[in-house]
Amino acid sequence: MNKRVEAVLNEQIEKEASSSQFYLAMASWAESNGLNGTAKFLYTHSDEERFHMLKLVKFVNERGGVAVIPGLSTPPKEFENIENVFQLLLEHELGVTASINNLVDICLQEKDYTTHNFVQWYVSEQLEEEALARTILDKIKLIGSDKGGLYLFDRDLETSAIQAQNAAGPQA
Ligand code: OFO
Repeated sequence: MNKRVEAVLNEQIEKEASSSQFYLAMASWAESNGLNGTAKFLYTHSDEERFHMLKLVKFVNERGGVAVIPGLSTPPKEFENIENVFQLLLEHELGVTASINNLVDICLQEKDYTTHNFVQWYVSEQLEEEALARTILDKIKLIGSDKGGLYLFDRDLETSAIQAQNAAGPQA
């Protein structure tokens, strides 16, 4: 496998693993603050990021490279409120999109069309994840300080987590 491509794929493995840990920390915070639907959504999202990481690990190894399993720094324990959680989530996803775009760019520079093809799955995934994070954030802003609205929002997130789980089926 092309060494430059292998290095950026390994950086991406670290980013997906960090995303999984970050969303796990958010899920745990939501659960301990009575936002059980939000927690379920974030636990599911954390699992999805782990799946993104595993998909990369397997791809690197199957193509003759060596996947590096990273050590991770401790994510935050506390968040200001639910808006802060989803604002951070959106910013994090924008950073991931930038690194996926960089990966695409390096594949083209190195003429590694197989990896370029593989990475297209992540390009589409990022589009969906960014759109979802923006929609959720817009809803939170609409709700403002309305407690009844927050209750319904939390319940809706639980439903959407269950739907996402069912649509994904058994992963990796
Ligand atoms: Fe949401 O980051 Fe993975 O790809």
